[in-house]
Amino acid sequence: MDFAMRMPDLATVDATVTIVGWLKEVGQQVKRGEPLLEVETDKAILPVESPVVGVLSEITAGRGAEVAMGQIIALLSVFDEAATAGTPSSTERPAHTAGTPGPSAALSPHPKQLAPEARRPADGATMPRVSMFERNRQRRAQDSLAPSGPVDRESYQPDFIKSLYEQMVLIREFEDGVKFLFLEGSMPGTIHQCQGQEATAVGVCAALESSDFITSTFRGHGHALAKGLSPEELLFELFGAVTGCCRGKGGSMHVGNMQKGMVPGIAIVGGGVPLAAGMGLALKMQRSKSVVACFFGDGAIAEGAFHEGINLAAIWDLPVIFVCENNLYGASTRVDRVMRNDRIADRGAAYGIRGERVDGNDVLAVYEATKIAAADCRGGRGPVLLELLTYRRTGHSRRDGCHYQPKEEKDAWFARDPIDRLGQILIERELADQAALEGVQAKAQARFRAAVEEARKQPLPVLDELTRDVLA
Ligand SMILES: Cc1ncc(C[n+]2csc(CCOP(=O)(O)OP(=O)(O)O)c2C)c(N)n1
Ligand SMILES: [Mg+2]
Repeated sequence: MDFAMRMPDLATVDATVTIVGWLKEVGQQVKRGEPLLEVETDKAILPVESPVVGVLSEITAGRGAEVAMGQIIALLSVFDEAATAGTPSSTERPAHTAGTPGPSAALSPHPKQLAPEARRPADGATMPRVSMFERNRQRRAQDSLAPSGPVDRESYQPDFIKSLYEQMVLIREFEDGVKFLFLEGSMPGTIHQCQGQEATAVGVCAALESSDFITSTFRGHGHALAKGLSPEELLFELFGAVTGCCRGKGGSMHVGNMQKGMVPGIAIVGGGVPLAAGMGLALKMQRSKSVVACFFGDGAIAEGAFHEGINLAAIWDLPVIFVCENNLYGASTRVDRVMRNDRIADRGAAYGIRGERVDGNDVLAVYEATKIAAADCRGGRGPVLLELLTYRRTGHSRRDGCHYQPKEEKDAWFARDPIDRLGQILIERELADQAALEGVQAKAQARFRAAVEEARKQPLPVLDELTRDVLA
């Protein structure tokens, strides 16, 4: 009987392994549990034992071949059919593993027990060392010959540009309205607002699919609206209502909705970076095509968590777009006081990944850069670091008077406001006139007012809610 031997599922992260060499030649007998070949996985070099007693009749994947789990790698003529009972599929792990030699090990020692010169595979003179990292490097080198290419701005549909404008205006009106709700005492705790940074949230999220994920920070209202949370579920959360997106337990700093692909905001500076790497690893292991966009501020760059998370994502080629919203300040401290090289995109090179600095107040530029980064991640060429240069028009939190932003700097950035700039494009292309733009603003204000009316009627959590959804 012929037995088709398949590659067992030995890798941790990668979908494939590389055959280092065969330890038996075609025509040789093999025992059940005897090492037949060696493979290099994303973690280690492992022996693969024969699941049957028989003769190796054909090798279908030779030394150096990259094979997928479940792929047929050899044919064996089985001697003792009874010995194959219980091994109908080669994906089943044999009883004996390296370190616990089975009965056959005495007859045929594992190569690692031999002197180095004797560790020679049966199918060649030397063992090629094509590691996962080398394989990934080679693939990236080939990919760089065929970059994803820029997005053609002229090809945008007018409705698409208008929808970006509407989303940015909704965020601005939401934030301006929330500011007054805070002043009147309706919001428990403080709030961190994103007026001026609407293009980063909207440009990134517009380039993602609804099945993609984002992680956010304490400054997450704009990210939430851009990722498709409704103004109501967001505002109810800010009011601490049980009908809010986190049942009133998150508040302003922790808004999110997993069904809509937004992990509730992480207020620890840099805390989202390793979390996004972990999510990227899970997506890669699930063979998913989804990506994670991880938002963080310039203040996160010098955190240990940033290095740990981005480095892990880089060595494992994880599908994560690291999105740094560089608004020039971490709280009241200007970036150039805390880093000698304040071109954050340059840090990509230190991790061997692509880093790109983008005008973060140009929503179309942000959209384009993210679209390309997402395509890279989906194609296994991630992660990517995007530095989006932007500016906040307000204090760090409502407790910050924002006196540290010099007037000239502020004036220059206010003149590059992302909403005004896209409005200008709409007018220049005759897709809207001034009255239409004002109409967009009026509509957003009406939506916000209606949400506030509803928010005032929402129930607060009852005591029984205290331990619900608390996992640790
Ligand atoms: C690990 C950690 N250190 C300090 C803080 C306090 N803190 C909150 S926000 C912030 C500044 C963050 O600046 P940046 O990352 O640039 O984000 P931005 O506020 O500009 O959006 C600091 C220091 C924190 N939340 N977490
Ligand atoms: Mg900042």
